[in-house]
Amino acid sequence: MNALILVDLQNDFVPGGALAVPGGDAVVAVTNRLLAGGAVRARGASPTERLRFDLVVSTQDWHPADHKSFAANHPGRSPGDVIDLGGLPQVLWPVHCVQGTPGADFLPGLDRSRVERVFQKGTDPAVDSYSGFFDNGQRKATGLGEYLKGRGVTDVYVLGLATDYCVKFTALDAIGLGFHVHLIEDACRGVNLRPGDVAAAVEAMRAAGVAVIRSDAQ
Ligand code: VGL
Ligand code: ZN
Repeated sequence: MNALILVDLQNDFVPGGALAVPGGDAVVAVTNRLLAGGAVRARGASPTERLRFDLVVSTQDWHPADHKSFAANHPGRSPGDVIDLGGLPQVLWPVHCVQGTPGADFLPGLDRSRVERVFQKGTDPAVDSYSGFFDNGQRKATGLGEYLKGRGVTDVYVLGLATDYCVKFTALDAIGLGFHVHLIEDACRGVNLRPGDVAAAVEAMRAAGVAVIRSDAQ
C-alpha cells in the first residue's frame, strides 16, 4: 500500500504569493499528471508497470496571524533572520498561509479530487512545523503518521513545496516512522535562501534513506 503526500501546494508558496518559491507553480502540472496515472514506477514493479497511488493526502501550512515564525511579529527583525524560538533555531518568514486567507488556499489548478485527508500544521503560534508529521520540536503529531499506518501504508511518495523545508522534514520524519520514502524530485521546488540549500536538502534526504526519483523515471 502506498500513499502520495502533497506538501503545501498553496498560493503563498508560488510566484505572486507571500513566500514565493521560484518555479513553485510548475509542480501543479507534474502533480496532476502523476495523479492521472503518471509515469513513476512503484518499488518492485516491473519496468512496464506504471505507479498508481493507493491513497493521496495533503498537508497545509495553516498559521494563526500571531505566529512566531513571522518576522512581522518580532519588532526590528526581517525575513531571513534566524532567532531562537523555544530553544530551536527559527528562520523568520514573511507573513504567509494565515488561516482562512487566500494565500493559504490550495493552488487553483491542482486536481484535489483524490485527496482523502488534509493535515494542517503550524497552528501553534509558539512553534513552527515544517514536517507534515510533527512540529519542529517533535512534540506534537498532526495525525498523519497514525493515519497512514492505520491505512496499511508502507511506501510514501513525497512532492511539493518547499524542497528545503517542508518537503525535506516530511520525508525525513517519514523515514523515522519506518516508511519506505520516495522523493519525486522534479515535482518539488525549493526556497534556496542560501544557494545550494535545495541540493543539500536532497542529499540529506538521500543520506537518510530516501529514494530520489523523477516523475518520468523509466
Ligand atoms: C514552508 C517555510 C515556512 C514550506 C512553510 O512549506 O516549506 N517553508 N513555512
Ligand atoms: Zn509556514
